[in-house]
Amino acid sequence: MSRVFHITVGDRRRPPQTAPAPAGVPAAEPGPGRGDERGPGIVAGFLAPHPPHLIYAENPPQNEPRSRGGWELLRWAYQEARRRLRERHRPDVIVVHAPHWITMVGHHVNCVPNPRGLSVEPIFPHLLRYRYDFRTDVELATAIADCAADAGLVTRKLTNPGVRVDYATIGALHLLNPEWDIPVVSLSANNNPYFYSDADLEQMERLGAATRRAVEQTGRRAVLAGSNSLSHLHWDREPDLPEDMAAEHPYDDHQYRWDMDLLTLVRAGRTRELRAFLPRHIEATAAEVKAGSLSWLLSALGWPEIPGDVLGYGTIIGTGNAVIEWDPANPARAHPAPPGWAPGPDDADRPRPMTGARS
Ligand code: 2X7
Ligand code: FE2
Repeated sequence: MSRVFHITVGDRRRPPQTAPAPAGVPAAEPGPGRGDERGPGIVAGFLAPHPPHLIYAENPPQNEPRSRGGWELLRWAYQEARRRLRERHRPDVIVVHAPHWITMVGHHVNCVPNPRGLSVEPIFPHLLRYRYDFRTDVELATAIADCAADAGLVTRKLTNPGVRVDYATIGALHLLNPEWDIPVVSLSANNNPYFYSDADLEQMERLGAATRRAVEQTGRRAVLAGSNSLSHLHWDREPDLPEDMAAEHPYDDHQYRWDMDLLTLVRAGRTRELRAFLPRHIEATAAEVKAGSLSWLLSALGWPEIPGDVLGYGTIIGTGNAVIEWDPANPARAHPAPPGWAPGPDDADRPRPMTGARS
């Protein structure tokens, strides 16, 4: 079993952002490999889905099960996300919000300095039994918990080193940084307020704003990862070979089209509309963004009216998954929707068979 890097956290803090350029002098353009001009703050956000199939398909040394690959288009999207993270964003810390660390009371922040253990996917233990050993940025974790409490959210600092880290946290973090050489802050999903799909995601928005405040207070340069799939009805039968790609396709056309509408808004940079669209998408597709990771992420970025870069989309046991980057300093090119287009498939209200499973 390979060991991961151990680095000291808190010694990479950057000085506050330099003063703006004097009038008439153009400011340095951030761009690939020149991200340092941006200084501290949230430099980028990724929608970073975690299905265990992706790690399983990568065959990393930390994971026990072996595979023949599969789900390549999503894995290649992650390859590009990793390149941008290392070459462009160069964060001090990755902050992740994950839907499978479920806390029924309050938003919890992992403040354990060195979480270590075995993460097992409870439904797919034959795909993910992963040995993790990483560093938490405890100063930032504490600041996020304090800022969230100041914002009126029920908040808890997890300090018990024995608590097993869930596979959605591990999945997003491994796929973004398999070297684990960047410290981490991990946030739980407080599912209670979002039991009903039409609940607004107001608490997640507050948690996002609190995360941003904490990043600014501590002078960190942070990348955020929202560990969510999109549409989420899925098969309840697995092929004999889990990575048999002949069996992989969208759960149904309805889910696929709702996902495409969400991605159309993302690519067009229509973020305000996306915010209003999310509860409809959740209602129509049992979407995992119901757990709030995407709302947290975009709220922390200030719901920027910039396009997200959809690096890839693919299904996993029928669920929709997209790897998306939002980079406020270096936004993706906008892909406007066709004239007259409106989000929400026109058969939205048509009853549909519910033969699969939701989780
Ligand atoms: O957690 C997941 C998921 N979100 C989607 C698909 C398959 C398994 O696990
Ligand atoms: Fe999930």
